[in-house]
Amino acid sequence: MLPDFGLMNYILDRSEGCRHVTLIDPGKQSAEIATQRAITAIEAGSKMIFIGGSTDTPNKIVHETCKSIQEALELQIFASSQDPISDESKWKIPVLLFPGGAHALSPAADGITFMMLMNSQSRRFLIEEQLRGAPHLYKFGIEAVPTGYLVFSPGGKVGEVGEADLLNSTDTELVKSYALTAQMYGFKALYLEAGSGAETQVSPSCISSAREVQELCLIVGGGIRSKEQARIAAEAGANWIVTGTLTEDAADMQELHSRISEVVTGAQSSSS
Ligand code: 1GP
Repeated sequence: MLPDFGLMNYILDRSEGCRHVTLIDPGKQSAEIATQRAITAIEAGSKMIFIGGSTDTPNKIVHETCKSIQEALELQIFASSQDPISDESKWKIPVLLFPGGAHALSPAADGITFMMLMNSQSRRFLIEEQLRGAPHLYKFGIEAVPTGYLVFSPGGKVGEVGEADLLNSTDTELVKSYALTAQMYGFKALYLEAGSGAETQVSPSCISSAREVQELCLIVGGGIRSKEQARIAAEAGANWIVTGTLTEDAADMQELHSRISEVVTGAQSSSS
Protein backbone atom coordinates (compact mmCIF):
# COMPACT_ATOMS: atom_id res chain seq x y z
CA MET A 1 0.00 0.00 0.00
CA LEU A 2 1.26 3.45 -0.81
CA PRO A 3 2.36 5.44 2.25
CA ASP A 4 0.53 8.76 2.80
CA PHE A 5 3.45 10.95 1.74
CA GLY A 6 4.28 9.11 -1.49
CA LEU A 7 6.53 6.24 -2.41
CA MET A 8 9.72 8.10 -3.24
CA ASN A 9 9.59 10.30 -0.12
CA TYR A 10 8.97 7.21 1.98
CA ILE A 11 11.94 5.33 0.51
CA LEU A 12 14.32 8.26 0.71
CA ASP A 13 13.30 9.33 4.22
CA ARG A 14 16.16 8.90 6.70
CA SER A 15 14.43 10.05 9.87
CA GLU A 16 13.87 6.53 11.19
CA GLY A 17 17.44 5.31 10.64
CA CYS A 18 18.14 2.08 8.82
CA ARG A 19 14.96 0.17 7.93
CA HIS A 20 14.27 -3.40 6.91
CA VAL A 21 12.88 -4.92 3.71
CA THR A 22 11.46 -8.43 3.51
CA LEU A 23 12.09 -10.02 0.13
CA ILE A 24 9.55 -12.60 -0.94
CA ASP A 25 10.26 -14.82 -3.89
CA PRO A 26 6.80 -15.60 -5.32
CA GLY A 27 8.14 -18.78 -6.91
CA LYS A 28 8.93 -20.34 -3.55
CA GLN A 29 5.54 -20.55 -1.82
CA SER A 30 1.83 -20.12 -2.48
CA ALA A 31 0.36 -16.60 -2.56
CA GLU A 32 -1.40 -17.42 0.71
CA ILE A 33 1.79 -18.36 2.57
CA ALA A 34 3.62 -15.39 0.99
CA THR A 35 0.89 -13.15 2.39
CA GLN A 36 1.12 -14.65 5.89
CA ARG A 37 4.87 -14.14 5.75
CA ALA A 38 4.54 -10.52 4.61
CA ILE A 39 2.03 -9.69 7.35
CA THR A 40 4.18 -11.37 10.03
CA ALA A 41 7.26 -9.54 8.73
CA ILE A 42 5.47 -6.18 8.99
CA GLU A 43 4.31 -7.04 12.52
CA ALA A 44 7.98 -7.73 13.33
CA GLY A 45 9.09 -4.34 12.00
CA SER A 46 9.71 -4.67 8.25
CA LYS A 47 8.96 -1.40 6.47
CA MET A 48 8.87 -2.56 2.86
CA ILE A 49 8.11 -5.73 0.90
CA PHE A 50 10.04 -6.70 -2.23
CA ILE A 51 8.53 -9.26 -4.58
CA GLY A 52 11.03 -11.02 -6.80
CA GLY A 53 14.10 -13.16 -6.85
CA SER A 54 13.94 -16.21 -9.07
CA THR A 55 14.72 -15.75 -12.71
CA ASP A 56 11.95 -17.91 -14.11
CA THR A 57 8.77 -16.95 -12.22
CA PRO A 58 5.98 -16.00 -14.65
CA ASN A 59 3.98 -12.76 -14.41
CA LYS A 60 0.87 -14.64 -13.31
CA ILE A 61 2.47 -15.99 -10.11
CA VAL A 62 4.06 -12.61 -9.35
CA HIS A 63 0.70 -10.89 -9.83
CA GLU A 64 -1.23 -13.34 -7.62
CA THR A 65 1.27 -12.81 -4.82
CA CYS A 66 1.22 -9.00 -5.10
CA LYS A 67 -2.57 -8.93 -5.21
CA SER A 68 -2.97 -11.20 -2.22
CA ILE A 69 -0.53 -9.17 -0.10
CA GLN A 70 -2.20 -5.88 -1.09
CA GLU A 71 -5.65 -7.25 -0.18
CA ALA A 72 -4.38 -8.38 3.22
CA LEU A 73 -2.84 -4.94 3.84
CA GLU A 74 -6.14 -3.28 2.93
CA LEU A 75 -7.93 -5.47 5.45
CA GLN A 76 -5.40 -4.59 8.15
CA ILE A 77 -5.83 -0.87 7.37
CA PHE A 78 -9.60 -1.24 7.60
CA ALA A 79 -9.35 -3.14 10.90
CA SER A 80 -7.01 -0.46 12.31
CA SER A 81 -9.37 2.31 11.22
CA GLN A 82 -12.08 0.71 13.37
CA ASP A 83 -9.85 0.58 16.41
CA PRO A 84 -9.14 3.93 18.13
CA ILE A 85 -5.86 2.77 19.66
CA SER A 86 -4.48 1.22 16.50
CA ASP A 87 -2.27 3.07 14.01
CA GLU A 88 -3.33 2.61 10.38
CA SER A 89 -0.05 3.92 8.99
CA LYS A 90 1.71 0.82 10.33
CA TRP A 91 0.07 -1.09 7.46
CA LYS A 92 0.74 1.45 4.70
CA ILE A 93 3.80 -0.51 3.65
CA PRO A 94 4.82 -0.39 0.00
CA VAL A 95 4.99 -3.57 -2.05
CA LEU A 96 7.70 -3.20 -4.70
CA LEU A 97 8.64 -5.42 -7.58
CA PHE A 98 12.26 -6.49 -7.42
CA PRO A 99 12.35 -8.26 -10.77
CA GLY A 100 14.87 -10.62 -12.29
CA GLY A 101 13.74 -9.35 -15.69
CA ALA A 102 10.81 -8.12 -17.75
CA HIS A 103 8.86 -11.33 -17.11
CA ALA A 104 8.16 -10.73 -13.41
CA LEU A 105 5.83 -7.71 -13.38
CA SER A 106 2.43 -6.93 -11.88
CA PRO A 107 0.12 -3.90 -11.92
CA ALA A 108 -0.84 -4.68 -8.31
CA ALA A 109 2.55 -3.51 -7.01
CA ASP A 110 3.06 0.04 -5.69
CA GLY A 111 6.34 0.46 -7.53
CA ILE A 112 9.42 -1.20 -8.87
CA THR A 113 13.14 -1.07 -8.27
CA PHE A 114 13.88 -0.22 -11.91
CA MET A 115 17.40 -1.50 -12.07
CA MET A 116 20.53 -1.45 -14.14
CA LEU A 117 22.86 -4.29 -13.18
CA MET A 118 25.80 -1.95 -13.47
CA ASN A 119 28.54 -4.56 -13.26
CA SER A 120 26.92 -7.00 -15.66
CA GLN A 121 28.89 -8.00 -18.73
CA SER A 122 25.68 -8.67 -20.58
CA ARG A 123 23.78 -6.07 -22.57
CA ARG A 124 20.64 -7.92 -21.53
CA PHE A 125 20.89 -6.79 -17.88
CA LEU A 126 22.25 -3.35 -18.68
CA ILE A 127 19.43 -2.26 -20.99
CA GLU A 128 17.53 -4.99 -22.83
CA GLU A 129 15.28 -6.30 -20.02
CA GLN A 130 14.52 -2.66 -19.17
CA LEU A 131 13.50 -1.96 -22.78
CA ARG A 132 11.11 -4.91 -22.70
CA GLY A 133 9.66 -4.00 -19.30
CA ALA A 134 9.26 -0.22 -19.59
CA PRO A 135 6.18 -0.19 -21.89
CA HIS A 136 4.34 -2.56 -19.52
CA LEU A 137 5.25 -0.50 -16.48
CA TYR A 138 4.12 2.66 -18.28
CA LYS A 139 0.77 1.05 -18.99
CA PHE A 140 0.41 -0.16 -15.38
CA GLY A 141 1.22 3.36 -14.14
CA ILE A 142 3.39 2.09 -11.31
CA GLU A 143 6.23 4.19 -10.00
CA ALA A 144 9.79 3.33 -10.98
CA VAL A 145 12.53 3.81 -8.41
CA PRO A 146 15.66 4.27 -10.55
CA THR A 147 18.16 1.90 -8.98
CA GLY A 148 21.74 0.92 -9.69
CA TYR A 149 22.37 -2.72 -8.83
CA LEU A 150 25.86 -3.99 -7.98
CA VAL A 151 26.67 -7.63 -7.32
CA PHE A 152 29.50 -8.52 -4.97
CA SER A 153 31.34 -11.76 -4.41
CA PRO A 154 30.18 -14.51 -3.80
CA GLY A 155 27.24 -13.29 -5.92
CA GLY A 156 25.26 -16.54 -5.97
CA LYS A 157 22.65 -17.14 -8.64
CA VAL A 158 22.18 -13.47 -9.53
CA GLY A 159 25.91 -13.07 -10.10
CA GLU A 160 25.91 -16.08 -12.39
CA VAL A 161 22.72 -15.37 -14.34
CA GLY A 162 23.44 -11.66 -14.49
CA GLU A 163 26.97 -12.32 -15.77
CA ALA A 164 28.31 -9.93 -13.18
CA ASP A 165 31.94 -8.94 -13.02
CA LEU A 166 31.82 -9.55 -9.25
CA LEU A 167 33.12 -6.87 -6.92
CA ASN A 168 35.35 -7.78 -3.96
CA SER A 169 35.86 -6.25 -0.53
CA THR A 170 39.05 -4.49 -1.72
CA ASP A 171 37.28 -2.74 -4.63
CA THR A 172 36.42 0.32 -2.57
CA GLU A 173 37.56 2.90 -5.15
CA LEU A 174 35.64 1.13 -7.90
CA VAL A 175 32.53 1.01 -5.72
CA LYS A 176 32.79 4.75 -5.19
CA SER A 177 33.07 5.26 -8.96
CA TYR A 178 29.96 3.15 -9.47
CA ALA A 179 28.14 5.17 -6.81
CA LEU A 180 29.13 8.45 -8.47
CA THR A 181 28.08 7.07 -11.86
CA ALA A 182 24.72 6.01 -10.41
CA GLN A 183 24.20 9.47 -9.00
CA MET A 184 25.15 11.12 -12.30
CA TYR A 185 22.66 8.94 -14.14
CA GLY A 186 20.02 10.25 -11.73
CA PHE A 187 19.45 6.96 -9.92
CA LYS A 188 17.85 7.44 -6.53
CA ALA A 189 19.03 4.19 -5.00
CA LEU A 190 22.03 1.89 -5.18
CA TYR A 191 21.53 -1.76 -4.21
CA LEU A 192 24.65 -3.56 -2.97
CA GLU A 193 24.02 -7.29 -3.34
CA ALA A 194 26.09 -10.27 -2.16
CA GLY A 195 23.62 -12.80 -3.58
CA SER A 196 20.77 -14.61 -1.91
CA GLY A 197 22.02 -17.05 0.71
CA ALA A 198 25.58 -15.68 0.48
CA GLU A 199 28.04 -16.87 3.10
CA THR A 200 29.48 -13.39 3.45
CA GLN A 201 27.61 -10.10 3.38
CA VAL A 202 28.78 -7.02 1.43
CA SER A 203 31.85 -5.72 3.26
CA PRO A 204 31.39 -2.63 5.43
CA SER A 205 34.35 -0.97 3.65
CA CYS A 206 32.46 -1.15 0.32
CA ILE A 207 29.22 0.09 1.90
CA SER A 208 31.15 3.05 3.39
CA SER A 209 32.68 3.84 -0.01
CA ALA A 210 29.26 3.98 -1.64
CA ARG A 211 28.01 6.05 1.32
CA GLU A 212 30.46 8.80 0.41
CA VAL A 213 27.90 9.67 -2.26
CA GLN A 214 25.47 11.09 0.27
CA GLU A 215 22.51 11.59 -2.08
CA LEU A 216 22.02 7.89 -2.84
CA CYS A 217 19.71 5.70 -0.86
CA LEU A 218 21.77 2.57 -0.09
CA ILE A 219 20.03 -0.78 -0.08
CA VAL A 220 22.15 -3.70 1.14
CA GLY A 221 21.31 -7.40 0.99
CA GLY A 222 22.56 -10.92 0.58
CA GLY A 223 23.65 -13.22 3.41
CA ILE A 224 22.32 -11.09 6.27
CA ARG A 225 20.75 -13.26 8.96
CA SER A 226 21.72 -11.85 12.35
CA LYS A 227 21.31 -8.74 14.45
CA GLU A 228 25.09 -8.18 14.40
CA GLN A 229 25.32 -8.42 10.59
CA ALA A 230 22.47 -5.94 10.27
CA ARG A 231 24.17 -3.58 12.70
CA ILE A 232 27.45 -3.77 10.74
CA ALA A 233 25.70 -2.91 7.44
CA ALA A 234 23.73 -0.09 9.05
CA GLU A 235 26.81 1.38 10.79
CA ALA A 236 28.62 1.38 7.44
CA GLY A 237 25.84 3.45 5.89
CA ALA A 238 23.00 1.23 4.66
CA ASN A 239 19.60 2.94 4.58
CA TRP A 240 17.74 -0.31 3.98
CA ILE A 241 18.69 -3.88 4.76
CA VAL A 242 17.08 -6.66 2.74
CA THR A 243 16.64 -10.23 3.92
CA GLY A 244 15.02 -13.07 2.02
CA THR A 245 16.37 -16.48 2.99
CA LEU A 246 15.75 -16.07 6.70
CA THR A 247 12.04 -15.75 5.99
CA GLU A 248 12.01 -18.73 3.64
CA ASP A 249 13.69 -21.18 5.96
CA ALA A 250 11.92 -20.21 9.20
CA ALA A 251 10.06 -23.22 10.62
CA ASP A 252 6.88 -21.22 11.33
CA MET A 253 5.49 -17.69 11.64
CA GLN A 254 6.67 -17.39 15.25
CA GLU A 255 10.26 -18.13 14.28
CA LEU A 256 9.97 -15.77 11.30
CA HIS A 257 8.73 -13.02 13.64
CA SER A 258 11.58 -13.43 16.08
CA ARG A 259 14.24 -13.61 13.33
CA ILE A 260 13.01 -10.42 11.65
CA SER A 261 12.66 -8.59 14.99
CA GLU A 262 16.33 -9.39 15.68
CA VAL A 263 17.51 -8.03 12.33
CA VAL A 264 15.31 -4.94 12.70
CA THR A 265 16.81 -4.32 16.16
CA GLY A 266 20.32 -4.67 14.69
CA ALA A 267 19.57 -2.24 11.87
CA GLN A 268 18.03 0.29 14.24
CA SER A 269 20.82 0.02 16.81
CA SER A 270 23.22 1.83 14.49
CA SER A 271 24.02 5.38 15.50
CA SER A 272 24.61 6.51 11.90
C1 1GP B 1 18.76 -11.20 -2.41
O1 1GP B 1 19.68 -9.48 -1.13
C2 1GP B 1 18.65 -10.37 -1.18
O2 1GP B 1 18.49 -10.37 -3.50
C3 1GP B 1 18.44 -11.19 0.05
O3 1GP B 1 19.46 -12.14 0.32
O4 1GP B 1 18.30 -14.28 0.74
O5 1GP B 1 20.60 -13.91 1.61
O6 1GP B 1 18.67 -12.73 2.62
P1 1GP B 1 19.23 -13.32 1.38
